[in-house]
Amino acid sequence: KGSKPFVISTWNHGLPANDETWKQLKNGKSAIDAIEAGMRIPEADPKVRSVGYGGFPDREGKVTLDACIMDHNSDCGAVSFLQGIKHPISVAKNVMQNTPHVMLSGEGALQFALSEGFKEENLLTAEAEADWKKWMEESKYKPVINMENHDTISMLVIDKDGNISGGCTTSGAAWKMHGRVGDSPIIGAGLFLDNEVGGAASTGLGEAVIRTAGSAMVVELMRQGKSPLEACKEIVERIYNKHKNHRDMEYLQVGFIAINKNGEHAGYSLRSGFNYAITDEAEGSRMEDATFKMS
Ligand code: SD4
Repeated sequence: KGSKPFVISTWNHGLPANDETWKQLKNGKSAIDAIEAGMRIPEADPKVRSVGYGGFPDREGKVTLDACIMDHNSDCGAVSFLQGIKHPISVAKNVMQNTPHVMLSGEGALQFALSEGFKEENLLTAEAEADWKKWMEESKYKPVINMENHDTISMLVIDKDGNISGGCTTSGAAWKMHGRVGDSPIIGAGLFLDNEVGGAASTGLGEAVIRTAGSAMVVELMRQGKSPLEACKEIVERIYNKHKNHRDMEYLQVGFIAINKNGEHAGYSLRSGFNYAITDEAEGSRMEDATFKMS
């Protein structure tokens, strides 16, 4: 508790990301540069089927990416529905730093990335393409709960000065409609922070997190005095209550991570199976299992 710096990120793929972010923080890099460097690891890893290169495509076989980043001054940048660029987190950072805007989408985001020197490449691996062809035989849209234990990577950082920042990157829900954008690039849904209070970030079914402004609400509850765990829990309960009679309930999973200014952290999910990586000075990097509402 209270240890600085501190890094937390979602799922097993958070571990190598945390290690890289930690290394960069130790080398004196800014939290934003450290988050970017960490998130580029799962983005580039073809074995991670839910982020960046190697991610599952949409129903038309196109890999479309969402990402955002936010710093302690509440500056933020995001890209949505971006195709052909391996590192959406880096494009999101450039949107924040090099444009007057917060979000660029689709073709405009791609044009911006190319103008910033990013290279266009094919992100659909042979494995992901084969899975897509197999999916097409039935073509049923049914998000997988705890997809191979990785889903979106969301990360929150407290730097050595106690400032909070965060990021989020994903290839979104597998077999989504072409053009679908999830919670991950939306400030307030997939990620939110207020440096006076704390930060929160989500994973899971983006539609449910957008409907409830999930991450923003977790931060607001912490502002009112709730601990990170109490805040995550209350919002997961709210999401459950709003969805218990909803068509999405069958495959609904949502998970949140949160940190506050005292360095307390938590993870909480609707269903079991959500875990997250944490890194601090005392114990290095390790996984923790989130507590949850139901199996
Ligand atoms: C999204 N939260 O786009 C992300 C990840 C996901 O099923 O694929 N969820 O909704």
